[in-house]
Amino acid sequence: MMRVDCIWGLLLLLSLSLGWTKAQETNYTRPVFYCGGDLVAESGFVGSEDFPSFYKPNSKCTWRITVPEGNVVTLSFRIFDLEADSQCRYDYLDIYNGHSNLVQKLGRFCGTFRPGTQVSTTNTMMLEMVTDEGTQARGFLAHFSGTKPYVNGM
Ligand SMILES: [Ca+2]
Repeated sequence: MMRVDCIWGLLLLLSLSLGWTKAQETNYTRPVFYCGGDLVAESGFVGSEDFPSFYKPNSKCTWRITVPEGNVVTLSFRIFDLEADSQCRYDYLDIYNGHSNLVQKLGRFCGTFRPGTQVSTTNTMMLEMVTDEGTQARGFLAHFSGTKPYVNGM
């Protein structure tokens, strides 16, 4: 009898936890990531198109981030997974210090090595992701936020 009680208790516990997990999934609205866009916010997430699904081939996506005036954009990568190449010739993510590719490029990234935190000098930053025909991967997920600029000597 004890043994049966124990099993029922276990089953009850199991079904409760499963039910809870399911409810959590239903309530949680997963953000949808598009190919580029204007992101105007104090903070938020930016991700490659369809993340966490694989990104599309032959694409070029441009995201323009704007945080409140007087702040700088701090971008930190959570996940990074682009086709690897020693010179990033196939798929790559370019990060610019501003809203134009004529301004300073902070870096070009590819492969699976997660880039370090990127910081702009003004309240805007631009991300441009280019992919070629072959080999796709999961892409990237990064968090951006407006932060107070670091002023030398203060
Ligand atoms: Ca590729």
